[in-house]
Amino acid sequence: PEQKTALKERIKRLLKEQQAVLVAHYYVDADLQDLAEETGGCVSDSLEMARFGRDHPAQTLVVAGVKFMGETSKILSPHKRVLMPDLDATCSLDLGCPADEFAAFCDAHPDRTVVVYANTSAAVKARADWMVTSSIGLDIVAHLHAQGKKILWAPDKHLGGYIQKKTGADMLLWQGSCLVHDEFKGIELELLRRQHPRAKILVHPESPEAVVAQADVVGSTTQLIAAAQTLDADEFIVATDNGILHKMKMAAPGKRFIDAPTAGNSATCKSCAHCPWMAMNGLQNLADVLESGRNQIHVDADISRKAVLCIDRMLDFAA
Ligand code: CIZ
Ligand code: SF4
Repeated sequence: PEQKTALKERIKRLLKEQQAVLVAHYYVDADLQDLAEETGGCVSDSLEMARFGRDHPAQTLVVAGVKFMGETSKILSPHKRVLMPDLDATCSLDLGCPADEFAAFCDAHPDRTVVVYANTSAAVKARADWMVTSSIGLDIVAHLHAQGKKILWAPDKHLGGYIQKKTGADMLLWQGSCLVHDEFKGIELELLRRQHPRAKILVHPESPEAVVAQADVVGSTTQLIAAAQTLDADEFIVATDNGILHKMKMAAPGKRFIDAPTAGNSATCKSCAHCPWMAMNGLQNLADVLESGRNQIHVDADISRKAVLCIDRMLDFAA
């Protein structure tokens, strides 16, 4: 703990010296989330992180999250320096959707409007007509469906399937998944609900259909935190990365939060309810990148110019 306090002080000093701001995702370690808040940065979902970074006067953004979040921040702030604690922190959705294979998929279906989830590389976004996040994906697909458009969706099959079911849109789905959410199991959740009959069930739509079907609220990270705060219940079962519980407990003090069950347990399942790539962000590597200036995110200028179009389209739709 002594060492932890010293590291935190060092990070605070470095943030000031470097005129940098810390932007953290809800899924990273609670220490990093607290530091971001204490130092005037932000803790949020991937979209809000990028928007906050863009609108903040600091010329250096330190992004505690995974690679696609660093890239989106860089695309929205091309003239700022964007650093990340560990450049190997990635995402199974991003990894499972390589840009060349995705381009071939799009080429094979030229009649479809290409909609991609935020959890993709800059190169994949450069090929898309729209980027969406889990908070607005449903509205955007419903809007495109109303215009008679057919959709090519990538990469998350569970989120895509959920949106397809809700909107009735014609969607061709890439078959990717999040290794964390994919582990939540419908049968285990049914058993756990019997033990906690009054608990409300909060589910992120990257989860399998059998889990989503049992939800009281299906939504993005920000929407689930709001639900924890506003729903009239004192117990919740939460199907998303358990890094979010830190924020939920602060937003709704006195309420009880339980991880949704997975088939494995923490001894057998390395990604159960917590993303191994989010976990690569720590106090030590955060301090180190601030000190050294290493781990800068670069996005090819041509890719960035194309990718920003699908992001701006979503931001304009949301406005
Ligand atoms: O699962 C993720 O990585 C999420 C929810 C990202 C985001 O958009 O904040
Ligand atoms: Fe990707 Fe899943 Fe990790 Fe989010 S939790 S970064 S979707 S692997």
